[in-house]
Amino acid sequence: DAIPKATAEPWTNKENQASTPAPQAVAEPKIDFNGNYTFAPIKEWEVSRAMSKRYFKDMYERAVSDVVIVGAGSAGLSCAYRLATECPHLKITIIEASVAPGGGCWLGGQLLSAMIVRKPTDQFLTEVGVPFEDEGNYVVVKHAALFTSTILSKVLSLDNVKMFNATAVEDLIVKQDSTGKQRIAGVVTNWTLVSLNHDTQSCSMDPNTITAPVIISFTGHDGPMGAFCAKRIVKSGLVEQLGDMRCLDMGRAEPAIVNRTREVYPGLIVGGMELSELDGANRMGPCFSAMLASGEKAAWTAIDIINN
Ligand code: AHZ
Repeated sequence: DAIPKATAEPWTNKENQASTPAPQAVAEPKIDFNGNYTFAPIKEWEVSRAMSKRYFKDMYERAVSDVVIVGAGSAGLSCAYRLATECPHLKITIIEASVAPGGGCWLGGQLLSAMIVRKPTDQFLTEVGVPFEDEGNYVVVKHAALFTSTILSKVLSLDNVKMFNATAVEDLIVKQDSTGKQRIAGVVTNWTLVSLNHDTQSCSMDPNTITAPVIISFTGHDGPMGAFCAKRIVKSGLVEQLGDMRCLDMGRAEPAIVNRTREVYPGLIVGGMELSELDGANRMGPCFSAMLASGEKAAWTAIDIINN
C-alpha cells in the first residue's frame, strides 16, 4: 500500500507544521502509563484507506444479498441473530437509519433502564447470553442496554452479517418474477444524512440499491422514517391500506404481533411494531417479548421462503 511519490508527505520531518513534535524514529509500541505510552506509527492516508477499502468492498459485495433486514431495533436484531446463526451460508445485510443501532431497546419504558420480557421468550435471552432476574411469569434484564449491546456484539461478529448504519431505506425495488407475478426484489438506500436532505439540494441526490430475494422490515411504529416499508407498499398501491396502530393492550398486542409476523407481499416480511401500523394491531408498551419472538418468527419465515 505504498503511496505514490507525488503525494508523499513533504512535511514529515518539519516540526513547525505539527502542533506536537513528530516522533523521529519508529519506536516499538509500548504500554507505559507513567508517560511513555508509545503507539505504533500510522499515516492519515492509511486510516482512510483501511476504512474505505472495507466499506466499499462490503458495498460492492452486498449489492446482491440473500436477505436484507431493515431496521436494527429489538425485533431486527433478534431476527438477524436467529437467521445468521441458523444459516451461516446466507449473506445477511442490515440497513439501519440511525448512527446507533438498537432502536428503542437501549431503554425500557419511559426512559427507565430495565427491560421486561415475558416467558417463554426468556429462552431466547438465555441462548444469546443475556442475564436476567426471574420474576415468575416474566424476567427482567437490569439494563435494556445490556440486551442490546450483547445481541449486537453477537450479531456483528458473525461472518455472514454486514450492517450499514447511518443508512436509510428510502424505497423498494419491485420486479416481476418468472411467472409474471410482482414481488419485492430489493431496497433503495441512501446515507441517512442525504435522505434527510433531499429537499435542501438543488439536484436529486440519487440513491443506491441492494438486490435480494427476501427483505425483512422492522422499522418500528410510525415516525419520520418508521413503518417505512408498510407505508411504501400502501402508497404504491401494492397493499390497500394501513391499519394504523391501536391503543395499548399488552396482553392482546404481544401474541398478535408474533402471530401476524409474515410475508405481507411476495418477497417482503414485516415484523415488530411496524406490523402494528400495517395491520392495525394494539401496541404493547414497554414489554419486549413480542419483539424478540417476532424477529425469530420472521427469520424462520425467511428460511422457508429461501428453501422453497
Ligand atoms: O432507526 C430505526 C430503528 O433503529 C430503524 N429505521 C426506521 N426507519 C428506517 C429506514 N431505513 C433503515 N427507513 C430504519 N432503518 O428501525 C429501527 C426500529 O426499531 P424500533 O425499536 O423502533 O422498533 P422495533 O419494532 O424493533 O421495537 C419496537 C419496540 C416497542 S415500541 C412499543 C410501543 O410503542 O408500545 N413497544 C415496544 C416493545
